[in-house]
Amino acid sequence: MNLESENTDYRCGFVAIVGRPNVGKSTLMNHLIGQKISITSKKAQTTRHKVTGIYTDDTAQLVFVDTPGYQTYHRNALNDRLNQNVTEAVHGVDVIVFVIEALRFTDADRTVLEQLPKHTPVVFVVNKLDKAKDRMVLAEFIANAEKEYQFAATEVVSAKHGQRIGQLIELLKPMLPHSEAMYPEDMVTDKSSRFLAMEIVREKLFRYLGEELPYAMNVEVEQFEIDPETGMYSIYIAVLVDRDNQKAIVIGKSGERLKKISTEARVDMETLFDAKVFLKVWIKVKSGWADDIRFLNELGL
Ligand SMILES: Nc1nc2c(ncn2[C@@H]2O[C@H](COP(=O)(O)OP(=O)(O)OP(=O)(O)O)[C@@H](O)[C@H]2O)c(=O)[nH]1
Ligand SMILES: [Mg+2]
Repeated sequence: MNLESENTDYRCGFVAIVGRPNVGKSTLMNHLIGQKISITSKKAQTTRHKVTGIYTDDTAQLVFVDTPGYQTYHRNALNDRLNQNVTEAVHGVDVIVFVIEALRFTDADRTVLEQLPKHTPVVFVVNKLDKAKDRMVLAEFIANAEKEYQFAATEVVSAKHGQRIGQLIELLKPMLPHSEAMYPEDMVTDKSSRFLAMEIVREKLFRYLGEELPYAMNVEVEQFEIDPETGMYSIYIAVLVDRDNQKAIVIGKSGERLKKISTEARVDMETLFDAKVFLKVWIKVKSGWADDIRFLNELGL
């Protein structure tokens, strides 16, 4: 063994990112690892699966787990499953990052705190710093919030504008155990290209559809192949909707909307995979899927 290369000060561990829907958890994770692997949108309930993002430098490796926003309002089988994913994700991690929006500490945030295991350190991260112009008001808001829970530390960031992200990483490092890196240094996620392709389509659907539709929709990869000679990807993706009229909405007038969704998704995939992509997206109707437990299992949710 080469003793010189052995670094006993190195740290490595798991950090779960939790919070109510739409506080900016996925945006934060993408900035922490410097690559867009978790999809984001203005709408709540964008993230449905746990997504792992890996940050590595000379002193530490931080394995972040982005989780779905914890649901407190609408009860259905899908939301119960999402919440179950959150409570599972926080068990066994070394640190929990609890994200809220600056100047908004609501009962939905408190419900998330109640789900957290008692013996894991919780770092309080106040996001959307850009929305809190008055620093005195912000300081008072933070002081009040800190009275409600025994946080291990507090940090303010703006995930969207990449502010104070480095500070958050440095704050987290000493909270991780001494250990060698678990993943290769160039690995940024443990998710497959297949999963990332599906997520990219879901993000475009969120972006181009009205308020109601995305909640009754899911995306399935039907075929995913890479040509061994040319390196070109062929990806076939089905969008599941609840009703016939929703199918028409997704397709849009003379197919315009679906075309825009497919084109943007293909361009993003080409950037992420660094290859040419042939992408085919189509729509299938399957009513009541969000309440069908067996079907949720099939989808891996
Ligand atoms: N102004 C401002 N907006 C932000 C900031 N960070 C995130 N956002 C916006 O907040 C919205 C939600 O961001 P997401 O990252 O999708 O939030 P999330 O917590 O992962 O949401 P779910 O997965 O639905 O629980 C998006 O429109 C982001 O652009 C920030 O620092 N400032
Ligand atoms: Mg998210």
